[in-house]
Amino acid sequence: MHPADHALIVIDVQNDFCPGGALAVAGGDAIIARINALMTKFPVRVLTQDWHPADHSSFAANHPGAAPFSMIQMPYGPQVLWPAHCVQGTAGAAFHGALATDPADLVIRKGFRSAIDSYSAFFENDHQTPTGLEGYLRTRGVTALTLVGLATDFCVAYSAIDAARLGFRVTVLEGACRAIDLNGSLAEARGKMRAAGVVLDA
Ligand code: VGL
Ligand code: ZN
Repeated sequence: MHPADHALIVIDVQNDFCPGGALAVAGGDAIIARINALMTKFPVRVLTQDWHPADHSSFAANHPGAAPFSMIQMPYGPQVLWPAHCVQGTAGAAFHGALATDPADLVIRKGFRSAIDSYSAFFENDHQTPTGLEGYLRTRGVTALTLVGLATDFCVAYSAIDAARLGFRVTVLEGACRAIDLNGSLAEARGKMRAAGVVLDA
């Protein structure tokens, strides 16, 4: 068991990010058995859930003429336009059936505001609007985080970098993550995580 100040943060292990889902990440379901085993070893366990309204501005379908995986400029910066995914209340937004959700202390949802995406578990994509997770972890005395889940180069990386900036000690277990890897996004995300002081482990 890890010490009491160490939390496992499981990012977005949802049907839409697994094979057969709307924004499937290759091998997304292959990490679940390891994540379930990890959950028994951490005293604090948090699951995040990408949770979008159907009119979410990150969906290509909500921008007439725009192709999925193209980029647009939003008031808060550049934004990838995704296939519609993790729509609130749909099967795609549910956790993968093999994920052990009962051990979770907290499930935190993000991306529920139409006008702004939220990759990170800590801040929306304006890098300012908090999700509340920082307060939860601090009030539970957490100082160190291990991150796993989907996708390495988007929600895991954004969460890890924000956490490091907030002063948490952060490790990403890359073997318990899978990436989208859009136009070199995985290499870029790994570089940014390392630069932020995130430890990349197997
Ligand atoms: C994610 C793209 C859009 C993720 C969420 O979980 O990495 N990626 N929404
Ligand atoms: Zn999303």
